Amino acid sequence: MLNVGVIGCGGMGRDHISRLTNKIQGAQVVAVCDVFEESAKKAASICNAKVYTDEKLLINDPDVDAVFIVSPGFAHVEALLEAIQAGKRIFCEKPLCTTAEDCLKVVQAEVASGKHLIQLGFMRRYDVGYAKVKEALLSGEYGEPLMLHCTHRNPEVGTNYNTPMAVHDTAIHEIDVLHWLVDDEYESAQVIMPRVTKYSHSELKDPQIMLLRTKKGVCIDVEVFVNCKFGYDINCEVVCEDGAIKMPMATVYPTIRKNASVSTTIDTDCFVRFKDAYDAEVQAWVDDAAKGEINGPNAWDGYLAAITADALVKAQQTGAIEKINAAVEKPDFYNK
Ligand code: ISE
Repeated sequence: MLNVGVIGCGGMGRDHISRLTNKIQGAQVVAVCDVFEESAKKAASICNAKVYTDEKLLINDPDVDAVFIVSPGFAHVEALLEAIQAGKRIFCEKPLCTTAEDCLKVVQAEVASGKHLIQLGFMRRYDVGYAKVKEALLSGEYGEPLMLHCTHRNPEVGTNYNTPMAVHDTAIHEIDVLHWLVDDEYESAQVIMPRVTKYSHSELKDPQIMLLRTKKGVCIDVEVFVNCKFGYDINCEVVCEDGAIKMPMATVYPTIRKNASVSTTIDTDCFVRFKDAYDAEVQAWVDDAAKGEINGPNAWDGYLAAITADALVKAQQTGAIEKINAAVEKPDFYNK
């Protein structure tokens, strides 16, 4: 049984605590931590765990085998560095850290520790739809990927959601899953701003078309439209030399004919659309612990996501093609 300590007891934290307690096999939550004691106590009642308000005490608690970080992104770096120092296995919700500089510190600390400790919470890699596309690409039957056409649409967002968040909160998922899908790294980024929807406001350019080019020359377009009104609509098509592969939906809804029209269902949020992917990523982390392994998105993927996001945010402002350059070579450690 893997004894897990969870840091961060907000909505997402409680969701992961319920998942670890009620769905995941082979793990239990033994400690929870939040700077707000009331939040920690509320979360502890789900799993009957010890309550901490200081994450360092949770991380160094000998009863805690593995640390699950779900605190706000800006707080990840300190928890990650402390957990690496303690030699604990880590699951960290995305983003790894909010700046590329901090991501690099974490990468360097993990490399120095000599052990793979971190799995990053980019859950789309565990979605059945993306997995089917990956499988088709790996079969070699369709040749090399050349272009990807993707949409990331939300029905609506809160009024505090602004232009850079279209990258940091939303396109960040494509940034990770698409380079994994085509097994490549990004070279440059550009953002095209179409006419703004009447449902937006002065701080948010919506929709946006984000363009990414990989080192092998694959061109990717992602329509990010967060006030599309009609649903949570995620699509991905990979055009290859010998065929085009469209991602299937994880849940298939019936097509209904009524009153001289045909209709089907579109999900309305990510927790429904990617519900199985969230469960699968955490179950994989727990199963891998039993085998002494860590797989899935790693700290280097977190660093790549951060530098790509920085280039896209810059491109939102300049309208130019922005280069994406890692400050260091990929450590060999992450090729293993
Ligand atoms: C949210 O944080 C997510 O992770 C969703 O997948 C994304 O669609 C949404 O735009 C984000 O705000």
